[in-house]
Amino acid sequence: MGSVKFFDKRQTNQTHIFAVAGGSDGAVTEMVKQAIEKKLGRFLLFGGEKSTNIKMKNGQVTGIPVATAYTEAEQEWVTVIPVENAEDAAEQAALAVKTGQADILVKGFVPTSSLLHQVLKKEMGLRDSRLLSHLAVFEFPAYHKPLIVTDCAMNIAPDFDAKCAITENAIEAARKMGIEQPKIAFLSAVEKTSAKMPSTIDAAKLVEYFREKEPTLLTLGPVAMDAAISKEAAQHKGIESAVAGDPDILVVPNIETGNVLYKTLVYFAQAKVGSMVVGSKVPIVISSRSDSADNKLTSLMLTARMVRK
Ligand code: COD
Ligand code: COD
Repeated sequence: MGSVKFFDKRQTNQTHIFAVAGGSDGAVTEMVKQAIEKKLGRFLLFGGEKSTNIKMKNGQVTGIPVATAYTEAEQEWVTVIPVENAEDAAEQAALAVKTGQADILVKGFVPTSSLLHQVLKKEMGLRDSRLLSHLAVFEFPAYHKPLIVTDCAMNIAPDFDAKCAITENAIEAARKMGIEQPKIAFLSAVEKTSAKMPSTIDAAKLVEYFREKEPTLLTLGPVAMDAAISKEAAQHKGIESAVAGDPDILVVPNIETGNVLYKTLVYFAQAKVGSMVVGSKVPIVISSRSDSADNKLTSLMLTARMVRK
């Protein structure tokens, strides 16, 4: 079956400065240590248990880096900035990116919504008119290539227009990953459109929209999960499509579907996952608080790779 290679293979040669909102967590510390070992770059940790009196002054980080969780060699790459609480951590980390002191924003041990609120603040300048969306890339033995699933964690109940934007963000991300013509499946629970299941109507409209917009893109929808990911299941259902059994992107109808699929792949399929928010001016690494250090690191590496300096 498939190979769990995509995440391991393509390392970036560039180094970055990561602003981490919420640094005082074991898995975050482990992620940072591994990232330093992989020479991904420098880390500004907003909130860390063993922080000293380091402050943001006039938008600049001042003070000396210190954190007993890190070895002396690691401390060269880490600066800990004390914060009041999770909101403060999120705001200061976003400010560090806004002022150019860091080039990638990372959710550490703070609630996703705290960080997203900061990113969405107009005055933070991290977004333009585009819709921001969450994107997760999975790799697991039962599937033969990386699988992008969106939106698992940001847009709660996207309407048709939002789903268009979410799909466009995913296509752009897929291309940055080297997938020029991603095959896209718009998920629902059935293949027939029905007014009783509004996601089927949206999916059919999305197929139509992208067929007109980019005729070379291969799309399928509405489609249930089985026919989307298994050619045999699709054939049983009488569906002939080059997307069936081979999608690069799954667009889910709502956050509940996406969240359940995300957690199911991680817990039942032992998937490696990297996730981020796209559509913003700088990429934002968003992993679930319960993600392992390994998957947090995967998210960092994936995002770093998609940033062309
Ligand atoms: N992209 C761009 N702008 C947006 C987006 C978006 N996805 N969402 C909202 N905005 C803009 C609005 O246009 C408005 O200008 C401003 O941001 C505030 O909009 P609200 O009031 O609708 O947004 P919030 O702050 O109430 O909610 C935005 C969140 C992203 C925080 C919210 O959608 C949310 O909580 N999503 C789920 C996050 C979550 O809990 N994930 C973890 C579990 S999966
Ligand atoms: N339990 C008891 N009575 C019910 C139920 C129920 N779950 N659903 C409908 N009824 C009764 C109503 O009270 C009414 O008397 C009669 O049945 C018809 O009601 P409608 O018109 O609302 O029901 P239908 O026939 O239009 O729809 C019922 C379905 C179960 C067919 C409908 O809900 C549906 O299509 N569900 C999705 C099924 C599906 O596609 N599954 C496969 C993919 S997962």
